[in-house]
Amino acid sequence: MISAATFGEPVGPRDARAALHEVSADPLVRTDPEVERLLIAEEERQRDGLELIPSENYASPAVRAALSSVLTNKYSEGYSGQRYYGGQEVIDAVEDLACARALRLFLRGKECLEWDANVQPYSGTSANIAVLLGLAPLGSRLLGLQLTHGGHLSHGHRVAFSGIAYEAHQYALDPTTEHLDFDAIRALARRVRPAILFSGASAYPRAIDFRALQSIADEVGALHVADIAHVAGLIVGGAHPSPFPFTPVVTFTTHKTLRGPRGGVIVSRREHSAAIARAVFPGIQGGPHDHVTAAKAVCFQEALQPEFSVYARQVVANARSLAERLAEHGFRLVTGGTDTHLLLLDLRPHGLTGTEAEAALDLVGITANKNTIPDDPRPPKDPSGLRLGTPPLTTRGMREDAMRRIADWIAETLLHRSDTDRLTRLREEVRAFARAFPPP
Ligand code: DSN
Repeated sequence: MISAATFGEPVGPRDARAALHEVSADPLVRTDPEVERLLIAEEERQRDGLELIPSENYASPAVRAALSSVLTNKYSEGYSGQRYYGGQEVIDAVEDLACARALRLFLRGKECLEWDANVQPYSGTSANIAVLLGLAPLGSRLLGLQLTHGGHLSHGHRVAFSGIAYEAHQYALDPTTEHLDFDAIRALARRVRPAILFSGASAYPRAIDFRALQSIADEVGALHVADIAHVAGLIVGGAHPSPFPFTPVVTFTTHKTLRGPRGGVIVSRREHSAAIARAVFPGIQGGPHDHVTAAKAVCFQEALQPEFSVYARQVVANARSLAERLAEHGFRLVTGGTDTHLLLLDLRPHGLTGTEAEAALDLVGITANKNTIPDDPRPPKDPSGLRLGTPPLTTRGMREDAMRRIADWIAETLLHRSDTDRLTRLREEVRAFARAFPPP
């Protein structure tokens, strides 16, 4: 409704009519055209380019509707039925629904009764910090995959909370195969005797055998925490082995292969739930982002549909096609290929750095990210690798033939990165192609 308050000063009937014409359907246009212009620019970038960052995706309009809902107005510290503010009847119902659906993603029927979900973590890193704070005394020992071998900062890197507040030890990939080496991890775990053993990765292209990690944790008396942030959607869709129900604590994010809002979730066996809940709030967070909780619930509902497993399998099939075609172009793939949604190129044989490759691809509208490779001789800010992934483009309906074409464009761009005319032509080809597959 148009009111005087809408325009900041009193207006008469004629002025109000004139103003009515100026008011766009989108309130942001009226209130802040500067931000509106930036949002349109980003919308165009996402539509006209090819997004190949494996940790990104396109959330559905339903997820985005929940994100921009009135739930952003509410404060609700605490948990369902035990909040520090009034007016929680809707918020409790939303959070209960999100938790129940989170369990149903991975567990069947009565199994859910032995587990709890905490949907309040703001991110995957917050989820991992809460697990550590709740379940491992400060200063105790952790064991996780080294960052430069595809692990994650929150699994014990020295510059992160996990490496600052805990005695972190790191396992590495096998130097020859570049795969996880369970014998070496077992030997290290026997020496270190960690309180927490992390599995999971952010730049490892192969399927992770969570059962093997669980058996190592059992042998050395560690608590196994599987961080499935990258592969959660693949697991739900049956395209990657699951850590359930034998792993006691599992963390994940909702915005990568799960295609939901940005955020984290912790699913744990009931005996760990109370300590984790206290660590999330009041331990490290304030009020939950209730609009995000609603969007998580929507994303879980979408992922529970049969078509989601078609999506997850296509993500992997696309990654394989992309990898195979890039290998045909002479690129070296770390581990030799992929079983998942992502692949990692070692650019050293082409005399290129990850930064140079990322910048060249940006010029033609292909978005990827530089990444370290195992035992990278270069620093993380300017590493030797490039990480590519297929979740966003699969959401846009692209299949294997599209991946082969994109691999051809990537190869042409990287091999002729100083040829400005060629890059200009490639930019137009990429734009026309991308527009044929609009994002949701
Ligand atoms: N930033 C995420 C990724 O890109 O893999 C991990 O936190």
